[in-house]
Amino acid sequence: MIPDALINAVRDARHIVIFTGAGVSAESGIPTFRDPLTGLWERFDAASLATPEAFRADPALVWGWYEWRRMKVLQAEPNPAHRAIVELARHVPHLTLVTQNVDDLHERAGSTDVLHLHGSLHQPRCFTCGKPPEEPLGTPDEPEGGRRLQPPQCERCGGHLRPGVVWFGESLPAYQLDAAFAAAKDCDVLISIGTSGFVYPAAEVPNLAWQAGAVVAHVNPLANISRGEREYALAGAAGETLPMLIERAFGRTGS
Ligand code: BJW
Ligand code: ZN
Repeated sequence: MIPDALINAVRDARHIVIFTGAGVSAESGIPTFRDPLTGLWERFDAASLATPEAFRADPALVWGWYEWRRMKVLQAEPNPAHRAIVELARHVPHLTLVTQNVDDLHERAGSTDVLHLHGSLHQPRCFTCGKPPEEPLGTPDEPEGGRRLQPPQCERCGGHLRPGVVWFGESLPAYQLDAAFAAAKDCDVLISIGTSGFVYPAAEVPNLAWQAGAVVAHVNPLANISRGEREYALAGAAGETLPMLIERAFGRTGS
């Protein structure tokens, strides 16, 4: 059930911000960040692997985990939620897509100019000197994953390559964060999709939009929060709810 007031706000919007988290990729088979780890990784906790301290203590453990995740993403395909966002951008004068995700499924669905607040699995750099490798990473050659893997060495300084993601305690990329905050303050509608909203400063993005007067909707099977005025909880899977929202706002589009 999507409220008419939200449908009308989407239809009339000048600028929509889409803010995504791991849940938008769940229907592509990518585990969310706070799903319990499975298989060979079940002894570990994602939040304690996603830190510079964990990498310093055991680079092969952390690199192996990220290579396993990169492999899962390379094997995955964008789902109807990623495609619905591309479709929505065709209907509104201005759409800004802000993601916390480190996969590239938005881009592979056809979204452009995506603001990645937490970096990318696909852009490693040296842990010591920060330089990216001369050759892109190949396809991970560990089909089962779940294993320790020694990170490649930097050609410049011999340090370890690290994944190009933002770990706890690290700064977010300034350009992306500034652009996301500016878009949030400027938009008429913000749709937050598949995020637990636990991690700051990214979690400020929907708050800023709401404080600036935008309509805010949360798409999440667990959605229940709502400040009442101008805020909606759409409890459902993104791949079902977003195409429905677009159809209600703009009619059947054939995507
Ligand atoms: C579906 C679905 C379907 C399922 N459809 N939905 C202020 C207060 C308190 C703490 C801090 C603060 N400011 C900074 C901090 C510290 C820290 C922080 O926020 N900690 C919190 C845990 C409290 N932040 C930082 O350290 C940040 N840096 C920083 O602020 O620097 C300055 C500073 C440092 C230290 C102190 C103070 C200032 C950096 C944060 C970097 C986060 N990086 C990660 C890892 C990236 C690499 C990787 O992937 O391994 O980013 S953490 C992880 O969480 C990842 C995600 O992008 C992020 C958000 O997770 P997300 O996307 O919400 O996923 P889930 O799994 O939590 O939720 C999925 C949701 O989907 C669920 O709700 C499901 O229900 C739903 N779902 N299926 C729709 N089909
Ligand atoms: Zn280096």
